[in-house]
Amino acid sequence: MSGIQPKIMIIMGSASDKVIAQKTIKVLDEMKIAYDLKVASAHRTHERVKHIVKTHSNIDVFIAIAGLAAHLPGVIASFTDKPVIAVPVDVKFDGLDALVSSVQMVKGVPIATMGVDRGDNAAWLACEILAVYDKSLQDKLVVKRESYNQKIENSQIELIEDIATDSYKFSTEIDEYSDEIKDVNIPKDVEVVVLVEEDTDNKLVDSLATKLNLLGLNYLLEKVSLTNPDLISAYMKSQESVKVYIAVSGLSTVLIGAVVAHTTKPVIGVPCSTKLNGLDSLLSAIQMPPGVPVATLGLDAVENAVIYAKKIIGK
Ligand code: RP5
Repeated sequence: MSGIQPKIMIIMGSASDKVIAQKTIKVLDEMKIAYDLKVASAHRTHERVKHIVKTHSNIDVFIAIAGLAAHLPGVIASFTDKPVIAVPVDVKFDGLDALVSSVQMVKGVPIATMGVDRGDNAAWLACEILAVYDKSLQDKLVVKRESYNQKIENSQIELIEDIATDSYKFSTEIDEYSDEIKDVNIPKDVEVVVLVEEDTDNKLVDSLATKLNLLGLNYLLEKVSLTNPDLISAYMKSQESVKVYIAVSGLSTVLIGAVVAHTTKPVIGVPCSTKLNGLDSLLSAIQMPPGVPVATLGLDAVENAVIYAKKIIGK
């Protein structure tokens, strides 16, 4: 990477996190994004973590990869205003220990956490953040997402050819569907679109709006119902001025999944505690498949979501 200024800093808590870091690197190489790579532990070499973060002020996004009591992303976030993305690593407890250590941050210090071992999604989210001010990168992400979608459509034909017997008359045609989208009014200069699942506690919605106003973000906040998916699609209509989406949802967080399915712009997901102390919504938001990252924040962490949106917008 000589001569090229890295935009992304990957920090691993240990060399044993190498396999997960390789997933991140593969995506960054594919998207031709320069990165730097360090090994530094929050608990064993705290001062080295601080030194790395403080001496790399040119970095746009930090990616922290760590297992066990994964405090590395939090320590990094305490030293920088730039967005931090955490990748919890499965060392014990299937990575649940690292996931919770990363995502449940204190107020004021938000981190976007990926699914366990999802080094690839950390790279995709980092690219989406960089693409907020890089139109050509944004276009590349759209092409990439379409190729993922096409792969699914192709696999339907291949699978049917592979498993269908003569006694079944499956069609190998792709079903025709229309993606006609309704019109909703999104003012021209909106930077943040906030979609809140309609059953969300009003106190959370009030805190969200208060923080958006306090940080001076130009936003549109709407309560939406999952029984009206067309309306959700309408709010996700591509609009140039929108830089970040925030989706707030409980239970199975279908709304958060729907929002990220519609865009390659950064999506911040806030899982809410409705049942099971919110564990269902936390895990549903965080454990996204490759290529569709949700910048998942802690349970009910609406204020941190706004701070993270501000970090992404950066101005
Ligand atoms: C974490 O502990 C590291 O990020 C790694 O995932 C895990 C084990 O580290 P080692 O004992 O292999 O150094 O801090």
